[in-house]
Amino acid sequence: MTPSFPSDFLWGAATSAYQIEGAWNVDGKGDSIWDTFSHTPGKIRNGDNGDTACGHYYRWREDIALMQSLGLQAYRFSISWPRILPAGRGAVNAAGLDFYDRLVDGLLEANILPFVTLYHWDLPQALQDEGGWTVRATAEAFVEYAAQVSRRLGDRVKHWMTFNEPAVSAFLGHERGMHAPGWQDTRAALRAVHHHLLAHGWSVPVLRENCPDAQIGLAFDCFPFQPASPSAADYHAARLEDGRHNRLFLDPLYGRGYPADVVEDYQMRALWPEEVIQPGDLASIAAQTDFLGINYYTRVIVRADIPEEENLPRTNFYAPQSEWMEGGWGDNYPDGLYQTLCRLHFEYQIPRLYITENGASYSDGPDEHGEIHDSRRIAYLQTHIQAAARAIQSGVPLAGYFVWSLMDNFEWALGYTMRLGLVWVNFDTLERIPKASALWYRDWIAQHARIPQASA
Ligand code: IFM
Repeated sequence: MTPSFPSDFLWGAATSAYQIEGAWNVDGKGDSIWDTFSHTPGKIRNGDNGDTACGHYYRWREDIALMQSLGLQAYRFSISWPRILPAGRGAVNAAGLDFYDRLVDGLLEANILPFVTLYHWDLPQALQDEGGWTVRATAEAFVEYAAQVSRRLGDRVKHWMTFNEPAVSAFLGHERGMHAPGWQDTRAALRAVHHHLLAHGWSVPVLRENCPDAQIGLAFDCFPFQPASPSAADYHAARLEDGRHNRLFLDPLYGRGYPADVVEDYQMRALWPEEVIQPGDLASIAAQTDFLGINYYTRVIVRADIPEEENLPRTNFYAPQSEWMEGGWGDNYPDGLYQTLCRLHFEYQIPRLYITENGASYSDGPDEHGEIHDSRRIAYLQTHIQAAARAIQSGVPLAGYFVWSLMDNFEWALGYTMRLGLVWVNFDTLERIPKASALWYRDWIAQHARIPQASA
């Protein structure tokens, strides 16, 4: 099949602030929870941290030139909240806003559309010290932050995402302790879920006011949860996992309230945080948005026979080992992207979707000629783009595709051990070398992009 895409379809790549910027303590930036977490011994593989990362704070011009050389039409990046509001609220750090102002201008001069994510997990530490996402005041502070950034950039940025992967931030950060702030408390995680959603809903009208012609949404990591066998037990376990991860967010975002089966399951274990849900909250959360961004990597296969306390969440990757991506992240399963896109559009009637992240970790490095032949990444991207094209044929209003990531970067708790970039980064010298996948993507874009400069 020759894939076909709408004429205004955008091809891009994505990054996030903490993963690439470095410059963690310069120009008035405040500390984030990731600064604290990564400086805590034992939290990050090899003791890595994002202090320097890819040095993008200083090399952003070079990085824009790199994007331009690949023909990217759009670039998704996040803003560091503590660069803008070092204490989380109140005094604004002008140097922080100036940095993103220059970045946006540079992108637009290079004919690359900026897609901005406001929260990609780097909460100001000052807010964490007051309870972080477990308290409502953090959602209020987020609205102040969204207002400051959109007031400054809203004349030029027309695509906004409030949050990146709120489920990861809430559960890996507060239930499993693998991400900042490193808590292991399910009730705190559920309180965080509610406050992330509330912050999203409250900030949508603020973003609209500051940029009336913008498209507003959020980026959500959505995977199919599949039963390992046709047994009723596996089916019910998969349904509950889907509820805890996908429906717990999607249902309230699209006006259905929290899913009854998931609430009941948490209530039975006295974990549901009824105390933080106030009248009117669900209406705020269901604020009308323009698009949903999907971050898709793999599927999750669920077995009921694994005791939950031994394996949380109750999942097991089941596919043949040979098809797994590096790092045990599951199998290369493009059909899951097709299923996810169709499900979201047909079940929730979402008017516009972007694939805001898709990619794979393969650690191929330079050969003796300095070339990086990451053929497994090319195969992964190719098959997922084909799955996206099938979804479009089935009627899904998909408007763009972003590879995760533009360049190798700090992969959270896994430090620099996982490489997902189109561009290889030498983390000692910060040299960048486009991999074969970057050149493949450049050629793909040249063949398939219908508009020289996106104005969508
Ligand atoms: O690197 C992350 C990113 O920050 C969020 N989505 C998944 C990526 C790969 O793990």
